[in-house]
Amino acid sequence: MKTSIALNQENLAIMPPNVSKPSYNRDKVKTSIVHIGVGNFHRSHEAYYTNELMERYGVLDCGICGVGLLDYDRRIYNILKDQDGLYTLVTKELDGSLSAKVIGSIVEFLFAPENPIAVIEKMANPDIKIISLTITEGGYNLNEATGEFDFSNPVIVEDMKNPMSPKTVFGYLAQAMKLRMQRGFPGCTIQSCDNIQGNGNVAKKSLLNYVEKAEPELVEWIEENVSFPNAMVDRITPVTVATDITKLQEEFLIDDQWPVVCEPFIQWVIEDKFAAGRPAWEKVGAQFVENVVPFENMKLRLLNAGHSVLGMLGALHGYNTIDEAARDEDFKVFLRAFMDEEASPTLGDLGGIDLEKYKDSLIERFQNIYIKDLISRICLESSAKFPIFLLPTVKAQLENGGNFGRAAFVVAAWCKYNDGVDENGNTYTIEDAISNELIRAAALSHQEPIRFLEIDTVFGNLKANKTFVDAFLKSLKMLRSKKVKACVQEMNGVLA
Ligand code: CS2
Repeated sequence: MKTSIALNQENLAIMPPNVSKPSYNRDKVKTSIVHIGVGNFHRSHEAYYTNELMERYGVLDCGICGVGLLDYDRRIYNILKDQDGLYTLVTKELDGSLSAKVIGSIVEFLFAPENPIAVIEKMANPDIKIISLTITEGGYNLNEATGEFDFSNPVIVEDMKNPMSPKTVFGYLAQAMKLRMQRGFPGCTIQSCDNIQGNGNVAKKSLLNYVEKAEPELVEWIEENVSFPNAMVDRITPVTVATDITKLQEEFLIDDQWPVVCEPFIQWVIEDKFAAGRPAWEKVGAQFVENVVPFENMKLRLLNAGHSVLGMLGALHGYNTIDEAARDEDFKVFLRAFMDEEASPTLGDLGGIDLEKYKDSLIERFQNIYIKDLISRICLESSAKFPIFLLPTVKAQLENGGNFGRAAFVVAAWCKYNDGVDENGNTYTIEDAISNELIRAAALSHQEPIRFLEIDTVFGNLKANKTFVDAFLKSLKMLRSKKVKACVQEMNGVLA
């Protein structure tokens, strides 16, 4: 067996011909984007689009400076430092073949816990035109019950006390924007790339809420100088597993400590609202539109909610990956009916998008056997996901008098999921910011099922809606008396 080659700038020249690699001069790349949260998704999406722009059009003024805010980010920081910012994006094509592309658009990286001032200064630098974020659905620190910024969060309390060594994205943004204002520098764009309805509006609301208390003199400046475009982002990007690393070594001779694998599909629909200009991402496939709401609704309520449907049902049944759940005939019928009868009627005018085709394509993507998207990835942080992906459908259907029985069933499945054991007796960990609360509520729900709906930060006031409560109670009772597949078969029959 040939020995594999460590991924770094110098070794790019000796990579085998089946690897696509940057041919542009990375020394000439000028950084104008700071990205917070360099996880797999950023690396398969924004960093990919930006690399394409560099590679295909020679646009070199849109380099990315990655920023890691959390201790957890130390690993990616060290790896990217070791690999000169390079990593491999491995696309799992529909026929099962792999293609490997080394991405070169991340040209700097700062690890905030090591040097917070450097991060603040970088974000304040007028060369930086865009600060983009993938900080997860829960990262915006809004309380679902009140819709307001959560000032009781201990890290936010800390940031208010120690503004020059912040821990949260809001602490950093506030200080960076303050420096820009004080120094007479121009504003910039803060661009959310998270799966949230109106992600730009939410980013704006959270930052302004924080700043109103922390740095009130900044509010007006931000309103006038900073833009927050909404966007829909899409590319299924599973967790990287050990075999992805060994396959890359075997097939492409690349020794990459943390490659990213993804599906071939990619989409980015963005409102064209960039305070300090932007890269011409449309040249490489991004869509700039006036109104992104229909795209967001469609993606969040069909793809992301569809994932939660398959994730919760699949987890209880004991499946490991999304494709297994998506290929299960009973779950497949259930999912399509959820999409057709519950989510689709809430989507409103989609301005000419072919919804049937979109749903067909989602089912195909979910069934892709090569992606191996772990159900555990889908189920983690569900307390932040349900209020965005699934509950808006419930609320809209309640208002319209439409069906929401399957959505209520998935909420009940989530309640049962928090018992931490599947139907084969295998245990798993609940990975969630509020895991203790979820586990406790699920335990209490064995005696008093309503207790699960009393998690106000997730459900708001849904517990007061008798129609929803009844549907949830019925589903939970059914789930606690027979297996999830039997329940689904029954629902497929009754509700067909
Ligand atoms: C998933 C998303 O986290 C989830 O539950 O639904 O990560 C999904 O894979 C992406 O949004 C696809 O674009």
